[in-house]
Amino acid sequence: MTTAYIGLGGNLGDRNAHINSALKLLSDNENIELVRTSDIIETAPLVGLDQPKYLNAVAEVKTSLSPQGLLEELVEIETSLGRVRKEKWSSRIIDLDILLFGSQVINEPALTIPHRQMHLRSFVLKGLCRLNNNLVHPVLKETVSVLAERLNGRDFFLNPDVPQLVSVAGVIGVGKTTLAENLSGLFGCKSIREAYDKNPYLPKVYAGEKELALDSQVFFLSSRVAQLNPKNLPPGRITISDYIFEKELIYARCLLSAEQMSLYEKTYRSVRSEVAQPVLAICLIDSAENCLKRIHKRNRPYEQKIELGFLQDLGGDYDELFAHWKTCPVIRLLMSDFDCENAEDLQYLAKQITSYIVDAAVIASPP
Ligand code: A4P
Ligand code: MG
Repeated sequence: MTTAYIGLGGNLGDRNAHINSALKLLSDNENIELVRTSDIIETAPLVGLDQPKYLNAVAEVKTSLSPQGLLEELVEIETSLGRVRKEKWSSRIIDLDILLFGSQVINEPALTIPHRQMHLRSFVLKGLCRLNNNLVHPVLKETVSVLAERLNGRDFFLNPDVPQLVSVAGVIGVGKTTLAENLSGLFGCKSIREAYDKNPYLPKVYAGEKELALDSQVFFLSSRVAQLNPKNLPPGRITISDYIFEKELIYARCLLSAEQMSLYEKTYRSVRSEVAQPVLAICLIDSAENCLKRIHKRNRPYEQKIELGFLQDLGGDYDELFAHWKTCPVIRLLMSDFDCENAEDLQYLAKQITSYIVDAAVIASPP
């Protein structure tokens, strides 16, 4: 007997009755034992916001069937409840997906296990967490509770029509550029680097010329708007940036006077919608002390006056930003466990990334 997890969903007709009928038919099947089910929750459609809302649930079953055999039974239950298959992701009476089947990994044309997008859906992960918090995703090798935390309560989907921008975030000296460069080497993809060395105002601001802080921030803002212009980023292809656009507000709040800030914020808000949004953020976390050590080691002259307190404040601001982050999933990496230069650590991260993006070239030949 194998333990498997089934996602149930539907957004047409008596949604509750359909889910309960499907559960009944599962438990009536002589080769399937229904062990337990999560709550049934109402969720917004992932795409096509004009669709009715869904009800979703997750069930734990034990089965003597093969994964293909279980899929056949699920299709039969869907059909018996009146599901008519239309185009992909259209509204439906009932949908039954195999989320996990033991720890098996299957990549066949008619069957992908784990379900290709389960780690992007809070409504699936929360249900799984309620059934078994310690369940491990056999490809990502993370527990469902860690995967749920990455989504911060949101649901996402793989969208090949947008640039597959992966943005690395974290305080100065944490290792963003090293990681972004090493990842782009591994993926053979474009990388975007912050133009700090081209910003003529930056050394002066760090040297204490506060009146130039606004010039410096506006320089960064216009550079980032140009770098992250969606016209320059191919849809469905991975690009890695060594910053997230929203860091601009963090730095502006630290460096600008109230008067400068109000002018800056207006400009920021007016250009914000022009930049590509990341489909995945990677947040690097380390102590301010360790970041300061790296800053001293790399020895950019103008950075040498940076103080511990400034880095601590920045760390707090990043924590705050990601506590409310709704744009995309976030992978948090503690630098005590992760080395940006280590081949094995990079391979681990590359594998995680490929699950959160859709890039035909990468999926066909993963790094
Ligand atoms: N297939 C491959 N892997 C699996 C699997 N692990 N389990 C194949 C089940 N089927 C799998 O599925 C298309 C084909 O996928 C099947 O023939 C099977 O061989 P389908 O059920 O006919 O079509 P679908 O449901 O439109 O596509 P898919 O890929 O199953 O999409 P999902 O993941 O079911 O997403 N919004 C909310 N709020 N709640 C939802 O439940 N669901 C979807 C559909 C979209 N938006 C939603 C929800
Ligand atoms: Mg389905």
